[in-house]
Amino acid sequence: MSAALLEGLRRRVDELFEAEGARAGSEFKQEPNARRLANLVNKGEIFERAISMPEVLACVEQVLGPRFKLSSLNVRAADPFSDCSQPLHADSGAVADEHGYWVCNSVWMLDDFTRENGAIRMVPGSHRWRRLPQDALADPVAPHPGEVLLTGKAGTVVVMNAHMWHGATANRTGGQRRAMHAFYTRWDKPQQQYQKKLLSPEAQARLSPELRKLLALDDALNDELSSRFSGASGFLK
Ligand SMILES: O=C(O)CCC(=O)C(=O)O
Repeated sequence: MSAALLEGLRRRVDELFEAEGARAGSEFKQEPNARRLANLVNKGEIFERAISMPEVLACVEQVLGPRFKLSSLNVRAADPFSDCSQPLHADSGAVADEHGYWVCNSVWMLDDFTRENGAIRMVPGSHRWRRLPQDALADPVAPHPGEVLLTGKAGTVVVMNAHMWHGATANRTGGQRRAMHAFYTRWDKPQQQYQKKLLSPEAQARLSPELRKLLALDDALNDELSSRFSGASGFLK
């Protein structure tokens, strides 16, 4: 992302953490040892720009095919000096089906991801196994022989097939580690966070036709699916 976008996202994210305090993330789920923000499309135009960035959408299309929608837009900040490690999981507990892959996430590094500060571990190739770590492994929290750590500089955006087993690691530094997750799903699956229900009338009124499409705001199938089945996390209760 550009330096200006990185700066703008950091500023807005910090403002929101400050404003929301203990409520932060409660539209979706809260997590021990990590602060979260949810429903971000509702919370500033800068987020509308981020979810519709053509370079990122082109990568998402490689995973999901041409018809997909935003599933959720969240931030996760790993607390300093905390064991905020997560079990290996696939996002939304998703297993590829007969039509192929249906979840794709993008990780927007708002701080450097280092070996010490809670970078995400990933098991390359595991998106092809069509099994969930909680079913396949005796202990999904334990290190996996195939895992690699995703490190990178602040400003990096990584697009990942979110069926791939992955999870955050502990933050052993005194600084927070912030990341934004723009999560997409195939057209025929529910959104993790039902955007039409969560976005305020004011936010919905200012959206362009392209953004309305990306958010599935005028999509009867999405209404049917997301009003009944939204809310799935890979591991958070
Ligand atoms: O560390 C992160 O920001 C991502 C962790 C993750 O995989 C998740 O919250 O589902």
